Amino acid sequence: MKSIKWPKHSILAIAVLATWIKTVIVYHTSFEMDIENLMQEFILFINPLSFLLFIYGLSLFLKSTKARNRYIIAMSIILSIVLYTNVGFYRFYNDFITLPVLFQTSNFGELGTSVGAIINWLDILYFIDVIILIIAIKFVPKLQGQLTIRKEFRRAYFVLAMAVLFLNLGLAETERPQLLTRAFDRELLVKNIGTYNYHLYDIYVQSKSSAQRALADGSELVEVDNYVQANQAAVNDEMFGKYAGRNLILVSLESLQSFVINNEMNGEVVTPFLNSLTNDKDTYYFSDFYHQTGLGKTSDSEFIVENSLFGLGRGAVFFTHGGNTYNSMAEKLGENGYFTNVMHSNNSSFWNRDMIYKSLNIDKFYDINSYEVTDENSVNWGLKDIPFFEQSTELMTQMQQPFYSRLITLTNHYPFYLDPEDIMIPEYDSNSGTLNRYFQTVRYLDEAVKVFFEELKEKGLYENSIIVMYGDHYGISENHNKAMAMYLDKEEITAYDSALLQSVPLYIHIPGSGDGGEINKTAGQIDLRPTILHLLGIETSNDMQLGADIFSEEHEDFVIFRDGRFVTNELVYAGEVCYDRNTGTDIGIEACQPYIDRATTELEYSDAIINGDLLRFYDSETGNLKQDVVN
Ligand code: GP9
Ligand code: MN
Repeated sequence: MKSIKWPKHSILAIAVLATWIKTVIVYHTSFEMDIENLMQEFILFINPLSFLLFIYGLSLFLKSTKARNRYIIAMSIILSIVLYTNVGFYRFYNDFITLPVLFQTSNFGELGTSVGAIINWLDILYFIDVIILIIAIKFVPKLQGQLTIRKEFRRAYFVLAMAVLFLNLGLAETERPQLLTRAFDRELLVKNIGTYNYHLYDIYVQSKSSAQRALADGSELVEVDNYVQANQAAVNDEMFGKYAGRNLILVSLESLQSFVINNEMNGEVVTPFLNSLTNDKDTYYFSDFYHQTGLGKTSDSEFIVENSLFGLGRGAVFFTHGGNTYNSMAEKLGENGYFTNVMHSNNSSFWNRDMIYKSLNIDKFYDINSYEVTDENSVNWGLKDIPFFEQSTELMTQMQQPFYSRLITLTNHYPFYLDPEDIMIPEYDSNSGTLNRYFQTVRYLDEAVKVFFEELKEKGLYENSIIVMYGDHYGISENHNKAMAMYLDKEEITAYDSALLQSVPLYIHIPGSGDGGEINKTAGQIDLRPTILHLLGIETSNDMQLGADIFSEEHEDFVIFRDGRFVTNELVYAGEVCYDRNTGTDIGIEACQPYIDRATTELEYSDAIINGDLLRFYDSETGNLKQDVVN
């Protein structure tokens, strides 16, 4: 034994290697992570390394071998517990742990009773690195002169750790642009930055928001409340409650922008069914309606529609403030006897939906597990929209009525791929493959909506429902301006054009209503909550909402984008330029200034409500601040 000369930092090296390899094995055996290509596999392989180098490397600052070994063992035990807890949580919830769930003990109610079923004796293998380390420390002979660790060595070691971290982040950024700023999915985060870094990131995001929350008291609400009350639009008496008691079906039309509606691409009609609805007697078609989302994309649109508040300027509010108190449209409908649900065939953890839907008081989330998804019926991001609508309507037949179902489509999602059998029109011929394919997937989405209407009729769900459909956010980003300019027959796409291109279609289809038609009021997603609730006869006058009923005579033609741009019936403010909407010319900032101020105020109020979790201080039944808070 004595004759083997072990290198000086054997224990450190063994610790890093053992935990690294164990973690990678756990990734593959205990979590279901879809790996699509070699690069993703490589990122998954290296992503635990930087953190392990750092955390075990801290032992290099300890003076004695004994202290170093103790620290390394302690760390390996802690990391194993973290990983193993995630494995247990994943077995039950199919999700990674995020800090708030550790404090929401109600989440563990179900878990507690099934711990026995979750754990088995082979799980000892999750601690294999600890065992290896204990054995190694016992058998690797103590080395002389190990007490001093050269500064240069330490420096080189941490430079290496940093290099690994940057390599990892760089590769992750190319695989998943804006991963950290958008933070869309825990699985993607773990896949790209590793389980340990993910926890650090999660701790950072969550503690930032809980600090802001802790500093807030209800007093900020008084000002917001005054503003909201002063800007209320009176209900339209003719429309209020006209369709009370009907089922409410909302359809989020993935990435659908208005520019394809009633338009052609190389002589092909792109949205024949949606075009027919624009002059249908039972449909109100809103042709000057806009999305107001930010980085949270679909999740932002959900947030805006449910709460009539804006998302956040940074990150996705679904992630950062999933545990707040809200007064969602679903909650209001629930209080009025509705069974409320969301239907979307994706993992429930995507966009943190599994968590925030509880805060939004949504009774049930029909996620991927509620659908039959096969290789044949899926493409791109998952289940194709046609089978999605077929299966969703089937599920609806089982629901208690009245119900509120919000359906989220998926096929018309970047990068807009279709199976050959679903292609109905040829590609466009610009320099952008994205825009070229977009028309085809939009055409497919249109077909899917048509099938949806047929299915609703066939299953007896049509007559007694209101169907509201809207584009969730843009599909074609400014990266494709050149191709867009070609399609729209313009020289270039200016800031003015880009703002107007954020228009998404809105349809409120009410079977039997008879007085539909095109409405060109300028409005946005934030207006949906009051508009819809009023149609169903549900008051919102005490609600802390920033939108207004579009059917109201007092509704103002003014829509604010998350980044401060805005559109009215006369003005467009974009790129810090104030444009005359009709001519597209710069008319000087003065004309826009009052609106700029109001846009800033509204965005700030919305942020204050979210960051301070202020609705916990608000009693929406009475419209008063909760007494104990005011004093
Ligand atoms: C994911 C789907 C798409 O579940 O809603 O999200 P997006 O990328 O459009 O925000
Ligand atoms: Mn989307």
